Amino acid sequence: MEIEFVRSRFIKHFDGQTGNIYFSPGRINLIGEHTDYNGGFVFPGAVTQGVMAEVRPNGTNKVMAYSIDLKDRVEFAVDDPDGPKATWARFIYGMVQEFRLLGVDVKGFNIAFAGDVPLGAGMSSSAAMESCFGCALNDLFADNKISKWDIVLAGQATEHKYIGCNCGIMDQFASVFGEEGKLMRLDCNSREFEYFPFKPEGYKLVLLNSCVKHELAGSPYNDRRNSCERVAKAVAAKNPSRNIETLRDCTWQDLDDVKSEVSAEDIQRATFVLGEKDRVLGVCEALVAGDYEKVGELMYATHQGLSKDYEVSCEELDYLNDIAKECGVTGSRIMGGGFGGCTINLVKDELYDNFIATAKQKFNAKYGHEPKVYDVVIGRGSHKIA
Ligand code: GAF
Repeated sequence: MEIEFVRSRFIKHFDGQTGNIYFSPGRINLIGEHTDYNGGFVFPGAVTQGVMAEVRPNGTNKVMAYSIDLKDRVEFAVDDPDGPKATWARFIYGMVQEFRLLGVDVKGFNIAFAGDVPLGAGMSSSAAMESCFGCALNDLFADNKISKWDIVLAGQATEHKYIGCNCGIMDQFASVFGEEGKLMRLDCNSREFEYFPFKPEGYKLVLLNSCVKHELAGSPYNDRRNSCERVAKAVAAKNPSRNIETLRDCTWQDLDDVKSEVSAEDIQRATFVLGEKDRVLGVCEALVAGDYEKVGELMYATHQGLSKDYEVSCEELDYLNDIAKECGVTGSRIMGGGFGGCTINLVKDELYDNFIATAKQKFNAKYGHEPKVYDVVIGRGSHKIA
């Protein structure tokens, strides 16, 4: 995305003056899905697509916001108790409220922003917005004293309180902490993380977007989280001497022990989560050993679990996964929350062209349109551009 694109709109839609420009990316996730809100591990990285915003304090207590992509304008007072109705503007409103809760004296500002993270693709366009607005508020009203982790948590709180999605912290973490060419393994329990340079010799990472729109707020995403929490609660009640907070603290034996106390469906969801915890660690070991066949095998196992046990796939995503298998792709799976969006594929260089051509042709024959193809480039996290 070009700076000039955003700047020209900012100038046109406000008073002709320029402001500061900030950027935050969307993310991919190699493995570790639906583990973040269960205290488990995730393995994301930032992408080069993201949200760019130009922002300038306006000397009032009003936020005047313009969405370049939607061509929509919204105004609200910084201390408005309810906030705007338009969902896109609630991301700004939510971040403003969370910064105020952190003690930051946020004043009015003009903001115009645009994004090139495909919407509903499972690449976290929402987190890109939250962290971009957080980066701007931190710079303009807090002397950059708010920590990166507080920006991550403000983004997550915005989702919970103002959007209605009870997400974990993976997306906001990846958007804020991302570094070029590096994936990150985050322990969502302790919040410790490690950067992993990711340059698989002889392989490419590519996303295929089914174009089935995924919308997590109000989706069965929150139901999945509730299932996991019910199981963790049942295990905690049975084991008062252990400090059980999430499924991270539970064993396979624990699941067996509470089988009669929760529904079979809840156990099925928890089974996926426990398996996924082990798979992320398996992928880390395999990456260190340069064993991409193993990485791929675990990715396919994750797809299977997400599709059959966690039930967050859809026909189109399963079809893309089948095509990947047929084409000899090393690893393939649904990426992100599911219910639509993309598959992430680890494919040998020499198989890439045939895979993409076959996926386009077969998918088109079945669903009347081609999947969109995004080659993954691991980019940099939130930053000020100008
Ligand atoms: C969405 C959520 F926002 C994340 O917190 C995470 O749970 C993910 O789905 C699934 O791994 O992107």
